[in-house]
Amino acid sequence: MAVDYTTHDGVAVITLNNPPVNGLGLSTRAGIVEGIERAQHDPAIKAIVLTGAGKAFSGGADITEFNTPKATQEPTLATVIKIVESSAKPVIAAIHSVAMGGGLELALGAHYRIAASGAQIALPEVKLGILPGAGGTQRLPRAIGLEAALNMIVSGAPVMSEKLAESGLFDEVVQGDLAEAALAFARKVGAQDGPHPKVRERKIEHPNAAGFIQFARNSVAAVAKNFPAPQKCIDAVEAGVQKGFDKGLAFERDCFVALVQTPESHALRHAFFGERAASKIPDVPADTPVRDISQVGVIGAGTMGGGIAMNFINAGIPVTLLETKQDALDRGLATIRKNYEANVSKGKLKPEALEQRMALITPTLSYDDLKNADLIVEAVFEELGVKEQVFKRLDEVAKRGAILASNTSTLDVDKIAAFTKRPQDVVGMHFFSPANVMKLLEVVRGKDTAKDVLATVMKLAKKIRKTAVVSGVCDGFIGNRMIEQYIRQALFMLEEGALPAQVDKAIEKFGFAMGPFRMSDLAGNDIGWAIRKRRYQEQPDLHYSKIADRLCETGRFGQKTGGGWYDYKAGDRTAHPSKLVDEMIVAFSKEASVERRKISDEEIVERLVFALVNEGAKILEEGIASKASDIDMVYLTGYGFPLYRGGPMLYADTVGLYNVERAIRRYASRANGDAWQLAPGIVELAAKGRGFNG
Ligand code: T1G
Repeated sequence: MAVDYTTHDGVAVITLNNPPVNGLGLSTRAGIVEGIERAQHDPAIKAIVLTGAGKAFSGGADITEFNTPKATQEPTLATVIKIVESSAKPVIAAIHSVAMGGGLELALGAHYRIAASGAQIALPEVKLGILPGAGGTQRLPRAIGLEAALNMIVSGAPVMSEKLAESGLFDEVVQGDLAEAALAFARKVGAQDGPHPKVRERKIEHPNAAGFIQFARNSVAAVAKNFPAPQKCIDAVEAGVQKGFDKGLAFERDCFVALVQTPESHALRHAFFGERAASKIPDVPADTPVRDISQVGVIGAGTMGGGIAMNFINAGIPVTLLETKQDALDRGLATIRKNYEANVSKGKLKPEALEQRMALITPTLSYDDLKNADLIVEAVFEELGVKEQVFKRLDEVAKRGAILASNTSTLDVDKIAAFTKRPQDVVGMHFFSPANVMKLLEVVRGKDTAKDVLATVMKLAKKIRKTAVVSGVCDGFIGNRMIEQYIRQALFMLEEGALPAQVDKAIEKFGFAMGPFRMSDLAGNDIGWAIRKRRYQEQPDLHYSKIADRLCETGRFGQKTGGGWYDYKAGDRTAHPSKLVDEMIVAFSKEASVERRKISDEEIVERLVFALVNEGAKILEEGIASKASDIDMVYLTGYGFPLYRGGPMLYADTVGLYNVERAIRRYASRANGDAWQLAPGIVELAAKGRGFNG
């Protein structure tokens, strides 16, 4: 049973014991009820303490049970809370470290609550696309007031227990031994006559509840454009204010049942587990010993190198920053300082922290200063010859066991590893620009990369707050390999009849942060041009529309040259459709004897997104990515794919692979159809009626 029952001089202690976070799955719920019943029938027991073993009081309902029969099998959490609340003997919730979601709702059903300071208190359901479904929208406003409760419920953000000490939520917040304090409190109230206080009987006091609720609605509207849950949170709290506890509870239940079925909630839960699953590498045991990383070397103080260095400094890890020339080193340091100054001015960083962080950087022009580094990341010019020089030099100076990482975004990590006598210590760490901001880190596993190197880098990624996804070695790894097919389709559609603004608008309406042409103008059209030139050499049979080359030949590289696919006004990043470029595109089609046609937004979205899905399926088949959710995490954290759709592979599952396959076959039979080599994995899964994610 996932619950222990012990007695201590007249106090029953019910301990949730369901690692890792005391999720309130069916067996835990049944165990709590059994403990409460047992205590009712034991005359020696005067009071009951409810507490959690391990790392949490409770992290809430067991999300893995959602949309399965167990989730609604009695005793449901609502039933458990009702039983706790109607116990004749006082129930004291003793909270340490985490009380979230259903865990907090359970504690709200108790008569008293004692928390250790430093505990994270939250109703984070909204972050999973749902709302507190076991009375949280009704009890929390009664416990801490309408405004504080609405803020916690709609944001889902955790609040430290000591900040809630005066809120009415806790009877005590203790610094010392929680168990002792809880037992003492239990004995005290156990000696008192009932009835004991119930949160549900408190009133929600507010001078202008309707006004505040309207204010909450207005503030949420902007951030929750594509997510239904935040407004539903407000609806449920409002129902309790207007119609009383029981009607509010019933309304909350209806909202929960509706939200838990939505694609948005499915996507958010997929991302929650996908983020955690990404750090699990199938053939690298979870208990693989990791190397200690207490000093890092970064080679290259340019945009990438500087940003990479900041990640480690932000985590308190000292960095030796190496450049070849003093002025480049000075420029790099100045940029890092400017970035921190910007954070200080935005209130994101305390002024004194700026100097502390800058002090963690040791600038140098000498490789010898890297000799004590535990990890060295190079972010030098993207050319194999340059990488060869760097890694041969590193092989000479780096200490035994140092991890040698390349930030390459396109080159072969195995070839780079072969420049050293220690290929087992070489790995790719592909940061995304701006490296100090973007969450995604592609960890590229070479054929010789040691398992403990991978385990070390995955653990370090968590410490520097990155979402790390392991990729095998191939051109473009996961993200860029897929985005190449997406861009190919975008270019073909220009040739066939679309214009940049139409393509961007269509995919941005689908939910992408930025369409392919605005993105290319931002990153620099010359980057894609260089990749295509290399591609024409390496794979001459790969059919590309030459329309982008035509643009680049005119020097229109995007924002950095004042014009690309769009026109830009000086100092303004707003993309203005360019009459000149649109005319060039029309002329190009004519030259290519292509009769332009109207392309629907639906076709634009299908061809762009299914191009990602099709390449993603091949990446899975080749084992470059080990699971579909890894590919989704790459696109959610690195490429602006809309979170409420869960990533390209989950989106394909939502559409149905049967429909994806039919659409791809349709495009393969039309102009530029040779670009569509349908992935066998899609056909196989579609035939079985399955999806990528099970
Ligand atoms: N259900 C199932 N598994 C969970 C879980 C949960 N609620 N929370 C965490 N896990 C797993 C997680 O997948 C990972 O698994 C392991 O526990 C450690 O998690 C009715 C319906 C609690 C702050 O949204 O925020 O209650 O990878 O790596 O960094 O109204 O987990 O080891 O196999 O994150 O120490 C609401 C979600 C649920 C809280 C701990 N609760 N969890 O952080 O560990 S809905 C939440 C967290 C609900 C009620 C509704 C964090 C944490 P694995 P971890 P951590």
